[in-house]
Amino acid sequence: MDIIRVGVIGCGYIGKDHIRRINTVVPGATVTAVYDIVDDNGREMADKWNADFLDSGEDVAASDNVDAVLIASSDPTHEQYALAAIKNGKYVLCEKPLAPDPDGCRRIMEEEMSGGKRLLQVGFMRRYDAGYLALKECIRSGKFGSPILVHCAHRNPRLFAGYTSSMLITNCAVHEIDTMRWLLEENYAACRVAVPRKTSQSPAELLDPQMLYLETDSGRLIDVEVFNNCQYGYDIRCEIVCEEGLLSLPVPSSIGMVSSGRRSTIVPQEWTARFVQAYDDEFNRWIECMRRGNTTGPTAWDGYQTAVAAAALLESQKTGNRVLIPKEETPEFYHNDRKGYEHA
Ligand code: ISE
Repeated sequence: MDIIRVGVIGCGYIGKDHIRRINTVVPGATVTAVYDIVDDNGREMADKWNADFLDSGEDVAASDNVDAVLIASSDPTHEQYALAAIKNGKYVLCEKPLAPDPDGCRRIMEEEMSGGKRLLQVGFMRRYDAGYLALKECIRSGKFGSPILVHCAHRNPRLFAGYTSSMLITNCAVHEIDTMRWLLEENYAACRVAVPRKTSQSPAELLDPQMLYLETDSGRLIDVEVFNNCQYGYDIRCEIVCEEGLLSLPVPSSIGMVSSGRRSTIVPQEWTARFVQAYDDEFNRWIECMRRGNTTGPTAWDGYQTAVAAAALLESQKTGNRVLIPKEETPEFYHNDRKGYEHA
C-alpha cells in the first residue's frame, strides 16, 4: 500500500491537531478528505491542507480517495461513523470513547466481526506514553512485587462548554479505565463513585470532582480522582503501590525557573501538549501497521470493556452504591494472536 490516504471526521480541537500530525509528523500518510458539522471548521482544514471538503462523515467513509478514517467528532457520533467506516471496508482509528455506552460498542464489534477482518483501533493513546510504558515494564519485571493499590488523578484546568457529570466518566476517566486494565492485565469486578463537596468553580449542577473506585478481579483497588476544573493546569498522576515498592508516573519535565526569590516549573495546560509524543507514536504505529495490512493497539473489545465499566460507574454515581461489573469472555475475533493484528 503506497501513501495511506486518511479521511478525517471532526475538525475541532483534537481533529485539527491530528490532521497536522498526519500531514507533517507521521511518514507514509496524508489527509485527503475532511468533514465537520461546522462547515467553517471543515472548509478551513480542506483549504489549509488541500483536502476534499465533504458534506458528511458518511461521505468521508465512502470516498474512493480515502483508505482509512480518523473519527475525531463528538463522542455520541462515534458509533455512526465507525459503522460507516467498517461497512466501507476502511481502517479506522476512533478517538476515545469508542461509544459512550456499551450497546453502541457492541453494535460496532458485531459489524467488525461480521466483516471477518479487524479494522478498528480506539484512541487510548496513553498506552503509547513513555511513562505508562515504563510503569508497565516495571510491573512485568516483578522487581517491585505485585501491585496492590493504584492512585490516579485526572485533572483538567477548566471545563469546555456543555460538560456533564456523566462525561467526567465517559469522556475523561475512560483513559484510566482502559489504561489500568492494560497496565495490570486484568479486568474489573466492581466499582463505586463518591462525590465530595463540589468546586465552586464549576456550574452548581456539575458533580466535579468525583472519586471513582475500581476493584479488579484479583482484588486490587484503584482510586481515580477526576477533577475537571482544577484551575492550575492539566495534571495526570498515577502511583502504583506494590508489595515491595512504589512506582510513579513521571511528572512531565520542564525548565526550572528562578525569579523574584521563587523557583518554579511549568504545568501543562492542554492534554495535547502533555501527551504529544504518545499521540505521535500512536499514529506512527497505526499507519505503519496499516501499510502492512494489519491493525494494532486498543481494539473495539477494549473500547467495549471500558464502556461496560463506565456504565457501572454511572450507575454508582447515581446511587452511591458498590456496583458489580458484568463479565464476558473475550471473543476469539479479539484475541491478541488473531491474524492481521500486531500486538504492541
Ligand atoms: C479529552 O477528550 C482527552 O482525551 C484528554 O486526554 C483527557 O485528559 C481530557 O479529560 C478529555 O476531555
